[in-house]
Amino acid sequence: MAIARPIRVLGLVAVGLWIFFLYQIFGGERIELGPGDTLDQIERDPQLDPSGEPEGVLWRADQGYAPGDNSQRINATLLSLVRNSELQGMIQAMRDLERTWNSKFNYPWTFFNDEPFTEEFKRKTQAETKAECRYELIPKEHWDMPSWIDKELFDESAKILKENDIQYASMVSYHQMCRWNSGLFYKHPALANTQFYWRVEPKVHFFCDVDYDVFRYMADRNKTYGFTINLYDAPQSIPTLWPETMKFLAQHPEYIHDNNAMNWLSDSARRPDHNKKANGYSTCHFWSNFEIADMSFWRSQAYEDYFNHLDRAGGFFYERWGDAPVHSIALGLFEDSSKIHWFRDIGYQHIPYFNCPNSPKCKGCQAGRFTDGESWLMKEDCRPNWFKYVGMG
Ligand SMILES: Nc1nc2c(ncn2[C@@H]2O[C@H](COP(=O)(O)OP(=O)(O)OP(=O)(O)O)[C@@H](O)[C@H]2O)c(=O)[nH]1
Ligand SMILES: *[C@@H]1O[C@H](CO)[C@@H](O)[C@H](O)[C@H]1NC(C)=O
Ligand SMILES: *[C@@H]1O[C@H](CO)[C@@H](O)[C@H](O)[C@H]1NC(C)=O
Ligand SMILES: [Mg+2]
Repeated sequence: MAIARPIRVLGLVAVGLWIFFLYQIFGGERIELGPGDTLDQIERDPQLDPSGEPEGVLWRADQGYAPGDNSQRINATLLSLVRNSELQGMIQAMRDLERTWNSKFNYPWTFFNDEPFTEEFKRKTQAETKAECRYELIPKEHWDMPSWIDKELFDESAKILKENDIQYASMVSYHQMCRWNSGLFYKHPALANTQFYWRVEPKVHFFCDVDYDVFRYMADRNKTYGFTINLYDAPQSIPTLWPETMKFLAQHPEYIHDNNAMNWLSDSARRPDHNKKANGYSTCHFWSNFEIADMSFWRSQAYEDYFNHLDRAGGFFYERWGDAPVHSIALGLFEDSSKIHWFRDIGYQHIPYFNCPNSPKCKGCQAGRFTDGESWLMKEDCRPNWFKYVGMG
């Protein structure tokens, strides 16, 4: 026995080295995808590391965040568009976010629906938080298909989109949802006194304990928009979005910010097929089921004019323009790109993608993993392009 042990240890070391060697060789091509890809590539997250963020103390106040005490919280809400039928998924998402973050800060939740919320929905969601919950009905004029949309043309277009495998293409409500999230939610009277929001969808997951007030972080650092994941879109859902955007820019060159992210938006190097089918847009976008943002940007004249231009063009219905590419293009053109922040420290999942930092503060996701799904999903991550053109700020 005494002799066998060191040999066994040596054997294990040899096997370990061999696995490491194979990993270096065959794992190699994944590395270029960026910081979200492999276990070994992702560095320990400095924002979750208490010693790594000296300024953290400024926004880690533990006084003034009790429910009912508004002395520390800034002007912000958690925001969910959700159906009554999604109650279970909403409860699950709330549980995750309350556990990892909001139970420390007690920001209010504001729920929106195109139908009245049921008493059961109200009771069961309020039971998940000490913070205030608000339940709001979307006015018909914000939800209904606009008068200038031709129903027959919509039906025809939906057929074509469906042939191109565009998910939810013939569901009118999906188009309405995308349009509302693009240009209408921040006009709801219930948000008139709110500046920042964190969008939360039912069924999403949050994995990491975050101990600072992320809204205060946004405000103090003058950030406009925060994201976790960047993805390529299906070009067939937005063939004329970029051409319409170019028309708008020709009419309003004054809206383009000096420090814009045009090179990120128009990149054609990594997915030339996407750029071609989307007529000049890379299709890379902030995945907007997660967003932490300052509504002042959506309320600006530039965005108002841009949204109205797109809305009139009809692509929310005749194509399937999503709020993700619409928001992303607007931010990339009209905002200072240094005001856009990657929340690398917020562990997040909306099926099928993750943002999972390397930190002992994260539980339930595998550090650095981008997806559990089939391997082709890996190349949908376009954060590397954002980091290449804009940086990690
Ligand atoms: N009230 C209401 N909410 C909706 C409607 N359609 C979508 N939503 C909400 O809008 C958000 C986005 O809709 P999803 O169906 O999740 O769309 P998605 O994320 O593109 O698709 P999935 O991959 O299926 O999640 C979710 O928060 C939904 O609850 C609707 O008709 N009414
Ligand atoms: C909160 O923000 C809204 C919108 O920007 C603004 O109208 C309102 O005055 C702000 N309220 C406070 C208390 O700062
Ligand atoms: C944020 O903007 C304000 C007003 O423009 C400025 O005074 C402040 O220095 C800025 N803060 C940071 C961290 O950039
Ligand atoms: Mg969803």
